[in-house]
Amino acid sequence: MKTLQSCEIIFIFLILFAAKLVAQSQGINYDEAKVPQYTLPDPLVLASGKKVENAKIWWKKRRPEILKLFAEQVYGKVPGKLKEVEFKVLSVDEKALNGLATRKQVSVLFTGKENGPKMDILIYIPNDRQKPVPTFVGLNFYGNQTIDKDPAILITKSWVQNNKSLGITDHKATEATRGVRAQRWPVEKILKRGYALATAYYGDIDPDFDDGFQNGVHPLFYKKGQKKPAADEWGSISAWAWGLSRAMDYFETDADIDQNHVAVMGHSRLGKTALWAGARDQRFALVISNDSGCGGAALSRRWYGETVERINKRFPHWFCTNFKKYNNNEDALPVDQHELIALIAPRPVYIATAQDDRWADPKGMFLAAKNAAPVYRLLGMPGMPEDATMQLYRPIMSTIGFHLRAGGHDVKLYDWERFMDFADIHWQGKE
Ligand code: GTR
Repeated sequence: MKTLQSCEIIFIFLILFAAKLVAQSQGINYDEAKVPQYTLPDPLVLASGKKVENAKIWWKKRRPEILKLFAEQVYGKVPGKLKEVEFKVLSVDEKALNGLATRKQVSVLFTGKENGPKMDILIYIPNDRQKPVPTFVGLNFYGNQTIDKDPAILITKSWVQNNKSLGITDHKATEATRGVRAQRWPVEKILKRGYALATAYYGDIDPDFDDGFQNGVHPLFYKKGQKKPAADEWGSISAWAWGLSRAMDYFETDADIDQNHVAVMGHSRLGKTALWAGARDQRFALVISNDSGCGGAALSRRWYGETVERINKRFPHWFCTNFKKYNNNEDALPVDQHELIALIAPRPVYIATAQDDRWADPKGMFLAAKNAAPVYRLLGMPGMPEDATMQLYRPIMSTIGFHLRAGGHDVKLYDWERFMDFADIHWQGKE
């Protein structure tokens, strides 16, 4: 009798669980046969309908047109400049990581004041160097101290997302978070391949929750009486991208960093951010998006996995208010994400995807990369071979790079190794 009862309980539990799964998956398309018919906007046709026939027209007319559309309809434009930004070098240690690197920690003081809003950049520069070094820069999710166990890394004092498995319960990062994300940041391997690595915590720029834009850098730009960004002004992704450009401003002042070879890299929401940063700021010589998905490298019109409506509802602060007009209305978008990649042309761009990360639509990212290629070709770069296909563990290393690895939504050593191969090829002429 007793056994029967527990069986019944298990059975009811299973039914409820299955019902929940069905409910959750409603409206989420994972079926290639159900991807709607769509026509992508042509990056090489002007709003006037005229064809973009040469590089000059691309630079003078079409690129500014596309950039403006992404700024005003998708991510939101940055409302101005801060005059007071200053850098403060907090520490330099030439014997970091057992002598492998020089560690610098630098504060970007957004209002020039030490007790005001600021972003801390952590930089490791390989000691085995003869000249300024090419550098990877990327934002991190839980503070600089998470990327390596190095006890000298300053622990962020900014608001952080609670995460029980990382021991963060009151939005404060603790000692226990040192190195918890080291797997995603193979610091020593990067240094040994001759690259510097710089990172900053994205929450230093804007904490990742919807507070109506009262914290973070947005209020620093408000006009008198303004309480939130206008419909075409920046959301959080645009603010994070702006922060990356402030890191670039610092690199231009640091003689150890080769400012002409800075690659901006990001994962997931920070992959969306890396692409937008690279599109806006041409000082980033190479751009890497890892599993960036919807609003990143994935085509919005494919309606596969995460959609514009879902992302806007779950993260209302990521994009600008105007982007919400396209909820369930992707065909009305004047751009699609292949054009975000095209804005990076002719600079090398790498799109990394993972097979089980269906939410981010690996095929949608591949197709976006491929549909950006005509702009690269117009600018005299190969872009991506026209017959390229998406194949597991067959990276494409043209001016547009791409890979699909096995596994899920994460940054793996495999990903970093390909990013470094890609930089080697484009920056050092390696085969
Ligand atoms: C998910 C979101 C994705 C991706 C991811 C992340 O919840 O739906 O677009 O950005 O978060 O950033 O980890």
